[in-house]
Amino acid sequence: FFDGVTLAPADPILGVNEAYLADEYPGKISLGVGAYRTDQCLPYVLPVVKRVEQQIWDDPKTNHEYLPIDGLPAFQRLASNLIFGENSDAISDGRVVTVQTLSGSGALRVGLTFIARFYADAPSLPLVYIPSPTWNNHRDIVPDAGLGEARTFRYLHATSGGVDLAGLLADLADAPAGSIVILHGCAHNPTGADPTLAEWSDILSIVRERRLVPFFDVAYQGFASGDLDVDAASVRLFADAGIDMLLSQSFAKNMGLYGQRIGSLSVVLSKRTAVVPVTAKAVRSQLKAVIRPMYSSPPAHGARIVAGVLGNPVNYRAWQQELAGMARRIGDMRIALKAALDANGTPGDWTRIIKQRGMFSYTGLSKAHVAYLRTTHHIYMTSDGRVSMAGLTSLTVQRVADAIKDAVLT
Ligand code: PLP
Ligand code: TYF
Repeated sequence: FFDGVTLAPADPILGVNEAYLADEYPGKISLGVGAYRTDQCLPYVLPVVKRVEQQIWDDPKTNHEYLPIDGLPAFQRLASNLIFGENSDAISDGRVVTVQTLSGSGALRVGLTFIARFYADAPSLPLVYIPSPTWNNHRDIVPDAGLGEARTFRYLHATSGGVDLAGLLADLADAPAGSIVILHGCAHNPTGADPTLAEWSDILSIVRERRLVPFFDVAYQGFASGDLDVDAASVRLFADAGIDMLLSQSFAKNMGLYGQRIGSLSVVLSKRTAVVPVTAKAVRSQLKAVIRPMYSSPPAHGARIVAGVLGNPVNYRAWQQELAGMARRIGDMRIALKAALDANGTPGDWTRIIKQRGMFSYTGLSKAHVAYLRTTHHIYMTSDGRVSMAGLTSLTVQRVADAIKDAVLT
């Protein structure tokens, strides 16, 4: 029956990790998957997360019952306050509908499936625009949600390594009204290049003028600047404009809950919505109708952790500091790698490494350089030259810089 099944291509990011794990060389270095590592190159369980987990199990009422289809209510409320802000008009107007999802990926999938269903009776489905380049999974989630192949808009400026604002605005100006535009709220993956707040205003103007629907993907709140509110500025600018939008949120990176699969999807209704409570209720019911046949309900444990961190001022402050600590270590690695490349005389301008933000550096290394680093030096990164800066440590940064020099000169 299954004789006709052919091999699917390996995932461009997780495939790198599989190759790394299969390498038996003891000094191998993983700069592939975007997962935080300590300066000892170990996975990091945040101390505040450990404390909250302990409290969860100290509570005799804790059990393993199912959560509702749309998740833990306290989690929904606290997660949306975190990204939209305590003083958000959209929240106080009741215009934000938030459901718990299987992390950020699940939020994107549920949100796009909701869009596809909602438009099922329209003459045509909306186009979905994703940045070029973007997180590989965006390109794959869009058709799987039933929305056809994603279109791209220009994002990276090839020579400067920053945002190609003119290209981006021109491409969005050409998008048909009602198109969905996926935007990275901060710490763009893979480029590490974010628009400034003034540039976000320009993007908002085009979005309003062209009547586009932004879908913010926020997987790194706190990782770009080290400050949760600063990193939410783009999202809040758009939410305050009172337009329809969607948002996916992940606690994989900023709370280190990767495998717990904890995130949320929010649908924000525009200020022009006729009867907000009626529409909000209908939207929630439709999101639940998408989720129920897909996976029934989301995980409870991680949602309790997030609610325990966000809902308690002492825990919240501890988290802020631990998160800022992760962002700081990545910043230190940026400075150290650039300094080592300058000091060992690697040809090229490596300023972009310290200008980029978040988990990654988009080095500009070619496919051939990446292949050479892997085969000759056992250093693993994605073929587009993206380096997960969190994979570097004070002990390995010199070796990586020397290997990059060797690759560039070979
Ligand atoms: N969106 C972007 C841009 C990401 O980089 C990631 C994770 O790497 C995600 C979404 C979602 O990841 P998760 O499903 O683990 O929350
Ligand atoms: O490194 C990245 O860009 C991500 C990481 O279930 C990732 O793709 C890995 C596994 C997963 C979600 C995201």
